[in-house]
Amino acid sequence: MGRVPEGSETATIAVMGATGSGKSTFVNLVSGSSLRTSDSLHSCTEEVAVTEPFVVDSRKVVLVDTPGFDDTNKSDSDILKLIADFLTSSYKDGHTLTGLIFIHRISDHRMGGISLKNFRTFRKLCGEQTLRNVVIVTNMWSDVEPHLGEERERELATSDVFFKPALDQGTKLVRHDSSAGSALSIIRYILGNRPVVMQIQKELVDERKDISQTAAVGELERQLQEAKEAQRIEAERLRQEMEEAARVREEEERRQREEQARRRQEELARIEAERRRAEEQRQRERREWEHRMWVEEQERKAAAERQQRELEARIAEERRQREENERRRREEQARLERELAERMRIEEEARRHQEALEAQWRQAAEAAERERARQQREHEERMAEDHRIYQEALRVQRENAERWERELARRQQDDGGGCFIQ
Ligand SMILES: Nc1nc2c(ncn2[C@@H]2O[C@H](COP(=O)(O)OP(=O)(O)O)[C@@H](O)[C@H]2O)c(=O)[nH]1
Ligand SMILES: [Mg+2]
Repeated sequence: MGRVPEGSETATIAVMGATGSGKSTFVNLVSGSSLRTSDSLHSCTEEVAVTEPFVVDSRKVVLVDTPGFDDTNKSDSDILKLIADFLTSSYKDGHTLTGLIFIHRISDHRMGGISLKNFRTFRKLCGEQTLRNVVIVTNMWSDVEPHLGEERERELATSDVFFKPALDQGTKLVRHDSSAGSALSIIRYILGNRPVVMQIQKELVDERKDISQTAAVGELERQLQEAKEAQRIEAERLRQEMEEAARVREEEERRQREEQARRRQEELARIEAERRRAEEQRQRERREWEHRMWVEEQERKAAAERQQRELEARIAEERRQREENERRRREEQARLERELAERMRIEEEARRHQEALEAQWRQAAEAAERERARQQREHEERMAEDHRIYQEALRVQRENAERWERELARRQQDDGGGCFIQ
């Protein structure tokens, strides 16, 4: 590398490959640029990036960093359009590519889908005529056992599926050991080529095709179909797997159902045996109970009969007593009736006697009344007589008293006042 010479033709080299294969790192390493690189498989180069021109062996060189056809943010057709737009406009500006670098990680376990897809699209972009200007660069050798790397490299170079067809047509397969020296030697090798027109440039500019008619788009569509087919096959495989799994599951469920049915059957048999035992026990208890009931019934009957007999005896006794009482009562009644008749007779007699007595008494009373009235009269007459006599006596007495008083007074007069008692 060195100072950019005036007027010399610039060699443009495009770097392509899968995302994370190390394109930007390679470009930076050779050109001294500082394009963003990624630490993961998430892509950083989402646009086509062109380095500042730099000099290798007195040649002006620019490297074109491109996004891979597996960008996490852009579809494959968008990526293709980006690259095609760049190539078309630079071709129209009179620039052709001196070389194309396809980077492949030797550390990949095998050339899987993504790397292969990128390479196939890359090939359709380039066309058969430019394969002499193509260099396939294997990197990341430090990440793999040397013998394993060599084995993979051999497989890549000899398999028709991978790089062999391209190598057969002049493409070069080189190792890159991550050093600036190895990167530079790759650039130097490419600078020995004559610039070529890529197939897509011919198609789009010379043949004025629409991008949809280009071989690269055809390749992408084919890949899409392949992916769809693979997806369909995968879906079919999954469906078959699921069917198989469902069949196995059904078989397992059927087996489990049968097992459950068998267990249920056993359980039912056990329950039935249990039920039969319980039934026998119940029958036994029932017979015992019935026997007990029969014995109790017999005892109850005997007791009832005994009570009945006692009751009948008591009733007979009571009837006898009642009859005896009745007889006595009738006798008593007869006696009372006789007594009553006697008493009535006596009372009648007494009444008659009473009446007679009363009549006698009335007569006597009347007689007594008459007597009393007579005696009253006599008494009154006697009283009147007595009164008269009394009055007479009183009068006599009074006259006597008056006479005595007069006598006394006379005597006193006669005696000169001395006391005289008669
Ligand atoms: N070991 C090793 N790692 C590398 C090499 N080149 C790039 N890388 C790493 O690979 C990762 C992807 O690199 P990058 O240049 O961004 O890949 P791009 O997507 O192709 O541009 C980054 O972590 C780099 O540090 C290499 O030659 N050897
Ligand atoms: Mg990049």
